[in-house]
Amino acid sequence: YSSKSYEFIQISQPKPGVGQVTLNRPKALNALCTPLINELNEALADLNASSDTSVIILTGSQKAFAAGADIKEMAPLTFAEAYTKSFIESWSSLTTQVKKPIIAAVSGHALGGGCELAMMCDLIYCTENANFGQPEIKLGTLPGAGGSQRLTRAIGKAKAMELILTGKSFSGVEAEKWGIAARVFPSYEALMEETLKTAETIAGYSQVAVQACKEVVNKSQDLALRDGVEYERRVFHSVFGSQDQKIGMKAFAEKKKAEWTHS
Ligand code: CO8
Repeated sequence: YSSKSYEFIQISQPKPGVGQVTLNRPKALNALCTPLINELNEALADLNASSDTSVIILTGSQKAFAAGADIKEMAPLTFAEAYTKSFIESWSSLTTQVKKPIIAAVSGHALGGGCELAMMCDLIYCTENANFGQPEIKLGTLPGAGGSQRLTRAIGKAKAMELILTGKSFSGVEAEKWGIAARVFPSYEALMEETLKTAETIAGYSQVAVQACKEVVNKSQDLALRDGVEYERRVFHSVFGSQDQKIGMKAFAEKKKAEWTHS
């Protein structure tokens, strides 16, 4: 996958087991034009299929994670075109069809579709001065890639309603305080370093267990509590069918390091 060349993204492998996708459209602050989204979908599908990758980091530049959907591309779109061509529907395949955990490392602007893209990931790390927001109201429109739903689930109706109706942005410090971001860092360098460390930690576990953890936590966003707990139990039971569960528990009892087979 790494030999493919893309126009708007870059693929790298900063550590064994860790695949990184870097949004790279600096002239437009990584605005998410359709060709960029298509490249991102393709790259994520490849990384998902690659046995060299256990965990994916999605990042932008120090200045911008992504400044939103491409406003210039959207401006002339008609209802009929958007509706019949299912505009932005392919966005939802971005992260929902990837079984491997995706960590968003956010520095600078994460606005509109950029904020939504970060929230589609499994985990957000950011810098203190990251600039999150759903400013669509200022353009005469509304969040269209899950922002009104994911932001509201993440921080509650009161704050989400205020942010979406005013279009005001919020900082990385606030994102962490409100629970959108798991951790916040004082500098871009610290962000990238700690994101990589977390990715390596996750890549060091049984990938069967890692993917099961991702699946059940994400289910909590869709299911009622009783259904979610039942779903979790089913997946928990099924993992007794993996070799790695036997390996992990035997290694504990023998006070040894587990050598995972990922099967
Ligand atoms: N789309 C297209 N071009 C953009 C975008 C964007 N979202 N954001 C920035 N750019 C371009 C600018 O037009 C400019 O280009 P040029 O040099 O040719 O004039 C270049 O990037 C640099 O931008 P600025 O000069 O504006 O840089 P500043 O540092 O002065 O400002 C800001 C940075 C504050 C981020 C500013 O660029 C801005 O406000 N950008 C727009 C942010 C925004 O409103 N985002 C929401 C877009 S709407 C959306 O995402 C709807 C989501 C719906 C679902 C997804 C559908 C695909």
